[in-house]
Amino acid sequence: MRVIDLRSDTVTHPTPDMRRAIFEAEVGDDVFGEDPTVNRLEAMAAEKMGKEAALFVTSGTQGNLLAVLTHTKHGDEIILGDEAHILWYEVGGAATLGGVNMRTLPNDSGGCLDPDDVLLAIRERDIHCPETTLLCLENTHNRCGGTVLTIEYTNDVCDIAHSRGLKVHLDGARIFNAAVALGVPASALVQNVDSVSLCLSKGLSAPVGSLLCGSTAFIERARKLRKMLGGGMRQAGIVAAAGVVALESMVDRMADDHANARRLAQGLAAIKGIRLTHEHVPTNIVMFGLVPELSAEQFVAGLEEAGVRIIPLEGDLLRAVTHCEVSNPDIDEALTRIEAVCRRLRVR
Ligand code: TLP
Repeated sequence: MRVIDLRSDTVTHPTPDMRRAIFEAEVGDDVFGEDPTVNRLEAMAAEKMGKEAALFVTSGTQGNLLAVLTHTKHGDEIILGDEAHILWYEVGGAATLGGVNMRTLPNDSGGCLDPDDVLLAIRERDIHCPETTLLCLENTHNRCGGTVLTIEYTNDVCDIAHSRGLKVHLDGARIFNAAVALGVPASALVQNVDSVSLCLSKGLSAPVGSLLCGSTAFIERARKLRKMLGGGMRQAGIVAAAGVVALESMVDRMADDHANARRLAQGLAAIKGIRLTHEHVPTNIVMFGLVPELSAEQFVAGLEEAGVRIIPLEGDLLRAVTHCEVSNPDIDEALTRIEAVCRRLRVR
């Protein structure tokens, strides 16, 4: 039985073109700045984001942590959404290793923070208070269901942050999903943020790596801190080569993943026992729940037996993510299997 793996777009494998590029990669010692493939990948990422420079890092988590470490000093406060990946899934690294206070504001269903809330949350100069130095945004927004922040929204909230002297970091793990969904260049979405981290190892199908992009001075400092975190990777061109292929050839096709996610959501909504928690599915993430009679644990286990893999979040919230290894017919097949599992569990 073919397993349809909808747990995450991180489960994708390197494509044949990537494996070829890896095999042929020209490499050198990247800690000396001598790996031509890493240098090429960093230049490509910087160009695509419209930033002066970029740094190849091990993961999205490392990119976000480096952004916090580089933009802030120990004891500062950062503002971020209460559904932010940085808050939920990065082991509290910003607080533990960066020594920053994470001040959360409610994310609305679209993954946005209310600009008025942001303004109110920025601390006045006061002997009692930490200094607010960074605002973190996320596009697309993972826990809000792959929702997309528009150019206008991002620019507005950046203006507010900048007017009060804050920097803005964007967790752009899936920034190309956002760009494809909106039909705009990714650079337009990040024009006013001070830094953006993007991931190669999600919808773009590369095996490893992310890029942190920003000004030359910012990246120079982040490069030093990456070394401190143990992220100086020597002949990293071996993995960067796949990243070059990812940026060259895997972006535009993500429109198919978005169409598949929409079809999956429509199909799920029609299955008795399932309710969509996020009706709007703009990119490749589908969030849904179950009627109270069905247990999420049994449902996920039943699907696993039926060869469909999804991720249970907390409570009865479930997540399915489309990617380049899930085809249009796979969506129909997954829906058939999911419906059969629901029927079996409801009858029991
Ligand atoms: N997200 C993963 C898991 O950690 C939940 C997933 O399967 O979606 N920012 C965002 C918005 C992300 O979704 C992720 C990964 C990261 C950062 C971290 O990237 P990695 O896994 O490369 O550290």
